[in-house]
Amino acid sequence: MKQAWWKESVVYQVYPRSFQDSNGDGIGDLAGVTSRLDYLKELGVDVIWLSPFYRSPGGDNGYDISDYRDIEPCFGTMEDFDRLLAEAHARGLRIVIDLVVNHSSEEHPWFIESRSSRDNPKRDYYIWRDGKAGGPPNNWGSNFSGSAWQYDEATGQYYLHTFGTFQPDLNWDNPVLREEIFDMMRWWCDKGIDGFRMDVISMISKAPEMPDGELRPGSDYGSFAPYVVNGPNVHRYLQEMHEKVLGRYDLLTVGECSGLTVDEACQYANEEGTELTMAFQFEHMDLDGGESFKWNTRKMDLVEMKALLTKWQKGLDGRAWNSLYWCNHDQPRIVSRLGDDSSFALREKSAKAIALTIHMMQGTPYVYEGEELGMTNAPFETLEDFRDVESINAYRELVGSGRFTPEEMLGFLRYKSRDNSRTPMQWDSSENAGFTTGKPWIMVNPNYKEINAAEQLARPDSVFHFYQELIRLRHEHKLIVYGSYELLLPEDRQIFAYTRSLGEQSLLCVVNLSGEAAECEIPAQFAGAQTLIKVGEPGINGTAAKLQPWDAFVLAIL
Ligand code: TEU
Ligand code: CA
Repeated sequence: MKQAWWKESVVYQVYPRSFQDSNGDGIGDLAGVTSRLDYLKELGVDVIWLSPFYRSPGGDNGYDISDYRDIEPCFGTMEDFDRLLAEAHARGLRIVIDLVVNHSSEEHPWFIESRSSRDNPKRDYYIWRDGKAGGPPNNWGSNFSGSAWQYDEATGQYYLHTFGTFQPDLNWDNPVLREEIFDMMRWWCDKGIDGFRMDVISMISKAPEMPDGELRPGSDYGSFAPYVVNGPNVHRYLQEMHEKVLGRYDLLTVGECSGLTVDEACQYANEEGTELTMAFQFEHMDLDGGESFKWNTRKMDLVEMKALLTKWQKGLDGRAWNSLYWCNHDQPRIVSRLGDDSSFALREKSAKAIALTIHMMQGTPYVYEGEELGMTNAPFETLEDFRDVESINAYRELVGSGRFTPEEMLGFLRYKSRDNSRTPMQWDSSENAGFTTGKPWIMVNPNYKEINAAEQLARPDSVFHFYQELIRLRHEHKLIVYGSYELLLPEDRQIFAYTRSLGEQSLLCVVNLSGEAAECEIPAQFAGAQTLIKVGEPGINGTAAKLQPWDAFVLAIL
């Protein structure tokens, strides 16, 4: 397998709005990120992925961009960005920026022109269709509830929006539009950025016919997935992007690819490097989904999860490159979802066990702000506590239609809403967790007095120091980066165990991902091997291991 810096890196995701406010307006900003670079250096990560900070009306917290080459004033100025980039580089930290080009904001000048008349030169920058039988062109539902089509009075046609009505989809079949985007990407690359995280990049190519989709379970709308996700020309467009932009620089490029399969991943992130360097798959995040999309309080099944992550570990080995993650700005907090946040000790222990589970795998790990502290879901009470457009629209649609009662839906939102990951970073025990001196744009989780960075930096056995150690170990051992993976105990309902091997070296990772004690046998070759890292005090005696709840260990032959 080819070696590369982006395979050997650990990425830290910053959601600027929620990371650090520098001017007391209650919104995190770029100067705030700069002021915390030493913290990230201390953690040991190599790359920072910044969620959007571009000009944006903010309907989806910046994933609705109205100027790709400017900074939204609440995040600062272009000088603030340049300073952040320079200060990061001075510390040996790379900066990856978010590329949101499946759609723009409805306030982007392209769309303002496009909607102004049917023969405007920019009409075909977006996807316009005539209605059918007095309604939209087809039955597709948007990812943010309602129809995926919005009627526009001015020209009497509908435009496609796979997300919010304010996020019209760009028409990638238009070569002029593609050139505009490639030009904008080169502009950022020439500034010195180190890569792109590409928002829903698997959706940029739409099948031209656009027939009705199969009805989504429990919904009046049809699914666009078969005609939009991994659409007919997506690989051609990414190869063109590679030829005209990506291949001219030394970049980490990660595609956010909902609907990704192993075979598709081996194309998007192929080892020959003709498209992207890696992709995010979503299958493990969807394990606790179901008939009502993600709105439920179900738990993930460990046996299924092991089979699934193993499929990805083995399927990509030598063919493409995995991204390893539990958290991002769209997911609830993993310790509340998979672990146990009911007490300080259990929260810390389960957060470590969950982290270890993926940090010993093949791929590039991503850490989302606050994950390294074991931050939890937030105790949102009423709908007014939520800010996320997906959550608010889903509440209106599903409660409005009578599918769920308000209390049911609020319960689902408390468990799964994206806002759980968007509460401010908990820096210390001062007011508002040290995030802002003003009024935060979303509630601060009241548990900040006991869960915060200052406390954990000062305590050697904290979750923070555990992540620091995981990152250090990855930097020290190519085995952890490149080694091949084998699952053990596939049917065990408590233990996630696997081996990695590279040449003469190997390791065994055993994690009790449950709240009950567990036992297992250790393969003979690891009897007496050195312990690389552990959680709790697992009892290891020759080939027998006894694990308390959330205990874990890694044995290595180096
Ligand atoms: O997310 C795409 C995406 O698939 C999610 O919005 C998904 O539908 C949702 O999280 C499932 O609950 C990207 C961004 O990461 C997200 O923040 C944006 O809202 C979205 O695209 C639109 O740009
Ligand atoms: Ca601010």
